[in-house]
Amino acid sequence: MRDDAAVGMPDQIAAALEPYGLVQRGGFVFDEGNASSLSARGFRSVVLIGHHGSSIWPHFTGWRQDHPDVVDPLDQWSKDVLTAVAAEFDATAVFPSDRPYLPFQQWAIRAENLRPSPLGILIHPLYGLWHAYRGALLFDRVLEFPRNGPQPHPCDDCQGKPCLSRCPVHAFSDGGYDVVRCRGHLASDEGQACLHGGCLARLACPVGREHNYNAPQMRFHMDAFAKG
Ligand code: B12
Ligand code: SF4
Ligand code: SF4
Repeated sequence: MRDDAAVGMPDQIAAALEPYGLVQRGGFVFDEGNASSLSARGFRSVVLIGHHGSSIWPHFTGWRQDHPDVVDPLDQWSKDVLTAVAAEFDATAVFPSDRPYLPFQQWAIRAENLRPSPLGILIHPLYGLWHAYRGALLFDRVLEFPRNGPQPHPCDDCQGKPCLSRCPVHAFSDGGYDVVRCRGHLASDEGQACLHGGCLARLACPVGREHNYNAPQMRFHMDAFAKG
């Protein structure tokens, strides 16, 4: 285990993640007396871990060459990497795919002051819709985090909200996201543009376009999503 000092721990974690293209996405201390099952299990703090754009892609694809038969390779890569990092810091790693689902987006809203886009995905002022979470580290002690100031929410001033009008099958409406309609389109001949090039609604967003996933990563995520 590394230095146990609570102050500076998030920075040490960031340094340990850097070789994998992963980034520390902020964290917080669970509220005192919170009745959630995590507090009941003695966890006091959480640090979120994820990626911006295609930062993980070279590391993940290198690992994948050595693990060609793994069924959910990105999940397994995340587990391999983050379980080892967690051990260095005497923490417990948890993952977005763990059941029952952990509230990763609620955690992210608190950790980085992000807000949801009309598509349901959280939007980041710099990275737009091109970021996600690969796991989180839970600590049985109180860590110190820098105070988060208010963040601009790009959707507030977005002219015309193009993300809401680009889906060819109108999967986004006031009623939410129609995943059946979206997957139906991806399975059709007309849906090949989305399947190969990425979600047209997500791509319509002008924020953080320079962080769009590279073509192989875009295809990987769309394939995984289309398969369900
Ligand atoms: C189940 C699930 C889905 C389901 C249902 C989503 C839903 N209606 O909640 C489906 C299959 C539809 C889905 C789709 C996608 N998802 Co999804 N999904 C999840 C998962 C595994 C669990 C969600 C959940 O129930 N959490 C439990 C509740 C208690 O947590 P919560 O934080 O309180 O829940 C929030 C969400 O439910 C959110 N929400 C509500 N409606 C919608 C609709 C959509 C489309 C999304 C993404 C979120 C969302 O609001 C809640 C409050 O903030 C999460 C990981 C996780 N553990 O949270 C990823 C997660 C939310 N998904 C994510 C992503 C990126 C996607 C996709 C874009 C996949 C892709 N191809 O890359 C697509 C969207 C497709 C599109 N065209 O836009 C990311 C979002 C990252 C971000 N920037 O916010 C997450 C966090 C996974 C990750 N590894 O980072 N997803
Ligand atoms: S297109 Fe506009 S409203 Fe839609 S996610 Fe991007 S900034 Fe937000
Ligand atoms: S992937 Fe295509 S069909 Fe699905 S929501 Fe995005 S634009 Fe619509």
